[in-house]
Amino acid sequence: MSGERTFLMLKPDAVQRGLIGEIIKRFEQKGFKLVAMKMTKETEDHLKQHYIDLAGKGFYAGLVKYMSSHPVVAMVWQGKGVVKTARKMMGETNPADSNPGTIRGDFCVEVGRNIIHGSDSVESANTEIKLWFKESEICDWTPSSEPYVYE
Ligand code: DAT
Ligand code: MG
Repeated sequence: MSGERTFLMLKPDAVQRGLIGEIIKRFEQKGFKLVAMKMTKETEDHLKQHYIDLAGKGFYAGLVKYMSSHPVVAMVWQGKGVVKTARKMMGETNPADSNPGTIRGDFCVEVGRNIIHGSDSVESANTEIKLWFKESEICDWTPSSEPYVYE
């Protein structure tokens, strides 16, 4: 069992469109372990920090405003290779480039409404998990299915 963790967030568009369960289902079915989850509406400052690497982009202000104006579902998922695999399951940043079968490929059309965020490296995952969750909000548990997912 791997201790690798990633930060996934269901964006306002996923929440408003009633896709929370559909998206979470995919990560559960894959065999990854949910270790933290909350619905939350964060401040502009919090979202500015979350997207700090994009601060020079023209869409930054609009992105921060949009993401801080509605509730999102923030989660931490754990498992072997979860950072890279979750990105594959999400598809490309632009849904138009995302293959069918991926979350963005199946459920969205435009880059500004691509319904899910996922950390792009183990390093950024650790930074993002710290930004969104207190240590006490993360639940260390062992699913009874673990020996049937990992040999
Ligand atoms: P990703 O979410 O795939 O990691 P990113 O980190 O480059 O992509 O960008 C973060 C979010 O910013 C992305 O999910 C949607 C928005 N975004 C990215 N490029 C954009 C663009 N050209 N126009 C509008 N929004 C964009
Ligand atoms: Mg990114």
